[in-house]
Amino acid sequence: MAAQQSFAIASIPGDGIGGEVIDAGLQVLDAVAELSGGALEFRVTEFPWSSAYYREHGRYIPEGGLEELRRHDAIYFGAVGSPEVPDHVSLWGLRLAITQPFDQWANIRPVTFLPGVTSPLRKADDVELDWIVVRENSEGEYAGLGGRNLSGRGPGEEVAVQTSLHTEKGCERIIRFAFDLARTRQVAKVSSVTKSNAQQHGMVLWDEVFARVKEDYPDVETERVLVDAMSAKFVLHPEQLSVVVASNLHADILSDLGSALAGSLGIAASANLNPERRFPSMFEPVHGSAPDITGRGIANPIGAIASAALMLDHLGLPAEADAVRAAIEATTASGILPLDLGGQADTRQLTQAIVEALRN
Ligand code: GGG
Repeated sequence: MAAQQSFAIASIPGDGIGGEVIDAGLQVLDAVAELSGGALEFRVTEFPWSSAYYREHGRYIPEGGLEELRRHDAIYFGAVGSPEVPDHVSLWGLRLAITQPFDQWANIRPVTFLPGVTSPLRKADDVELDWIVVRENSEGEYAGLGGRNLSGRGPGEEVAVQTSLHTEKGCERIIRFAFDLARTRQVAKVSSVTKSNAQQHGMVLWDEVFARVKEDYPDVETERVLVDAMSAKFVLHPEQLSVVVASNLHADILSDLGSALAGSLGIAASANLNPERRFPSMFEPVHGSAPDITGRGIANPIGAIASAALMLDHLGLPAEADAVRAAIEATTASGILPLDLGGQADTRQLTQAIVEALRN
């Protein structure tokens, strides 16, 4: 019997533990397909683009690679970063070489507690945390503008410039995205983060766009917070937050802080969305390649599996996505935890437990 819905998934494990956690996520997708009784099919094509590939071929993505990716319904990405390649080369060579041409301008990063997990913020199971960090993912500090050796003088006197780019359209689309998202949530609130007291051009533009857009959403509570104050607020008043929207760099930093406060970077999921669906969107754990634990079989697969759940949402399968999230929660609630959350389970054991929970 042919599947009623068949999805083409491009998997890019990338570097380090990327392969281990993507393999875990694909096992969960296999279980989702199996449980559908043949109604769903995920046709996965793996692309071996990584720092090892770069060292062999001189590029991360081969000629025609993006066109090939474009034929897929979604991209499932592991991690990029290797001790053998400078980080700015690997980031621009692979992750940003996909997010930017595919205009994946909205990066959403949910931050929630998992049952059975304690953290610096959570000492007991009765405290809740439910945020979504919305990261502007196409411009800002990641516009790649600037240069080196601008002084024209010799060694010791070099000048480098790194320019942030904020366009009115870019600010408006991500801020509207945050408001639309807030309207779907229990607490309809948007916190806009900038550093507009110091960065008096682009971030003031962001503030002005925010002030204009919020007029269209009178039902949504709002606040403007400077990024330094927001870091403190994450720690001191987590209950006051729902949707947090910020520039590319600020949201990247804040979401790492958020996931650490929820327990570990290992549980953080993300979606790089092209909301117009002109290009495939990309789903990846927030964590990097973790070369220190690569190959030891102890990587936490929860961030990658939760990212697969975000991919299911995007593919129009919200019930399946919720089932995966419930399986993760049932597993952590039963005390099966990875090493970074103070448990004993290795990648294989934790993945098996999540698959079992999904089947029950
Ligand atoms: N899975 C995410 C990943 O590999 N990230 C690598 C990294 O260095 N990211 C930095 C960034 O995206 O700003």
